[in-house]
Amino acid sequence: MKTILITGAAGDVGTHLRRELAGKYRIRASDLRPLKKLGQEAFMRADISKMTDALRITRGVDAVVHLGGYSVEGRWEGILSANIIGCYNVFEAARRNGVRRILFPTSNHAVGFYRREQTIDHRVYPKPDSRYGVSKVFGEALGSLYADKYGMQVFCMRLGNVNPLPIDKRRLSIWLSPRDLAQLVSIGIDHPEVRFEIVYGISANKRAWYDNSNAYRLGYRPQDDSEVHAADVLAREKPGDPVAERFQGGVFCVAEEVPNPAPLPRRKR
Ligand code: 15L
Repeated sequence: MKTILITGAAGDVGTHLRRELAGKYRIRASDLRPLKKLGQEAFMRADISKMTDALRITRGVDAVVHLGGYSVEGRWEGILSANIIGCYNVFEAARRNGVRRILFPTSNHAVGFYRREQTIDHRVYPKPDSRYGVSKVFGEALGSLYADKYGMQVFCMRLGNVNPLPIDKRRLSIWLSPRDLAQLVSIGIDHPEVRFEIVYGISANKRAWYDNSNAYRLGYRPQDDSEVHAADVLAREKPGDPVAERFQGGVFCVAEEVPNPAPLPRRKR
């Protein structure tokens, strides 16, 4: 069984992933915050903005799923330390420790300034919608460097919104159910031909803005589609900022700070 490190394991996405992947991999979970343990994971507290911590947590694992960092738009200082310095430290520490594979959950906000009527694939140039989006483009660029220069295997997932249910109209296009997330992450960990890949982390949403053929090429077969929840979601929808509504990144295109979307009750399977 492979041993994987999940950074940022105490967050929403990390918690879904630990639950979904339990028993499939030996999980080492790491975070700055204490962890609500779900099962057998080993926990290592770490501040990835410190290279010594990054070196300590990446030792002896087969793959890193680097979820750690700032996950929304916010002040530059926080993004710089967690998503630029911290991201560099994790890649560099993995390299020094001989870890060959890194999964980098980048974000739809790396390309958030594409308009909603456009369908984009993994080859478009980045159009970040926020300082946070810029930090995700930095992580993708770092992944490309570490793949080309050091032969590492880097799997970048431009995640939409991971949630048990889609929460609004924009998220109907970018929703990723926890079980589809787990399937995509497993491809990133196990597929023999990963070198440097960009894929979109979304379910099989009818309203998707992405041509996710690169993920499908690697075997991704998402099981969920937000469309079954569309009527409920649209009945609750209120008109928003016109600029935010024009672009894929939504409110990230206009706001200086964005709160984390509120977690929803239990998922339906
Ligand atoms: C992201 O990149 C964030 O990490 C997440 O919290 C959500 O805000 C998501 O994007 C989104 O666009 O809904």
